[in-house]
Amino acid sequence: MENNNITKINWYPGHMAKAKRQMEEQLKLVDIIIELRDARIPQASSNPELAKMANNKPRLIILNKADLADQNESLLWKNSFEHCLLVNSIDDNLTKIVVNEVKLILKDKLEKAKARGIRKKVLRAMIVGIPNVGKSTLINNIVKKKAAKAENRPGVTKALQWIRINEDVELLDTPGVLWPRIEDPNNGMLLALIGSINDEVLDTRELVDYGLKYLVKEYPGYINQRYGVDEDCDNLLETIGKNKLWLSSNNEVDIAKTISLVLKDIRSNKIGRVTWQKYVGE
Ligand SMILES: Nc1nc2c(ncn2[C@@H]2O[C@H](COP(=O)(O)OP(=O)(O)O)[C@@H](O)[C@H]2O)c(=O)[nH]1
Ligand SMILES: [Mg+2]
Repeated sequence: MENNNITKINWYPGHMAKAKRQMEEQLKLVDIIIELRDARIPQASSNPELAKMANNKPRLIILNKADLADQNESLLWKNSFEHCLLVNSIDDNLTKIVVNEVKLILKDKLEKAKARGIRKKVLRAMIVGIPNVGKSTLINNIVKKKAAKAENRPGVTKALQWIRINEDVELLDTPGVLWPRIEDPNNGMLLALIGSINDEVLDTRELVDYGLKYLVKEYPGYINQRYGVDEDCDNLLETIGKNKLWLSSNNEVDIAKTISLVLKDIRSNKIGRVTWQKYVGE
């Protein structure tokens, strides 16, 4: 894989280190971390550094964009995590669902506070995740218009804005951005397939071949249904281009166009609901 461009990106420049330190400071202030991941790649859309930064804080994993993923796989993944919700941040109504889950996870903490005479403990949460998993969409969904901004907290270098979701829970108004894990070429490939990494930085032919091979193996019939081709043929990509008449002026298959249109179909789920990283058990 030495020629794989994905591995050449330096994802850890100085400003990342600074952002990481800042996030660590913010994480200290919360009772629970809401980690957003993409349901189509539940592991590759996480960053293992978070577990270290989280320092044993309770963590709710939200598998977002569940509307785009394979439902059976999503359930397997969901059940593999201690605390997990499967959501569509665009269409679901998530305020109550998330608040209730947070309260359930922090039930002991709430009871202890009550026993110590604190009548109304407000739970603080922060959303974190790699770019494009839907952090802003989820915050807007949870917060909606009725939410009022809570006061700034003293003692924090940069005043943080907490948004009161309801009487029990408040949320940091800006999410923590984790860097994607693309040093591992396979993760890079998966992130690129769902459109989290820009096309310019990778070999799109390699990417589309990977995607097609996976679909033929794991979702037989999808490619045939979309493009009307025999999935077992040699040169699947060329056959798709030929069948769809994606040709260049000399009447040969326009490979660049075919790559780009198939990738577009994959990313916009025209091919179907797909989980690109299957759950393989313990
Ligand atoms: N299909 C689908 N798209 C989503 C969902 N949540 C977010 N998106 C889309 O994903 C893209 C990235 O979302 P955004 O909230 O900006 O991600 P952020 O970078 O993590 O803040 C946007 O185009 C959203 O509309 C979801 O649950 N389902
Ligand atoms: Mg955002």
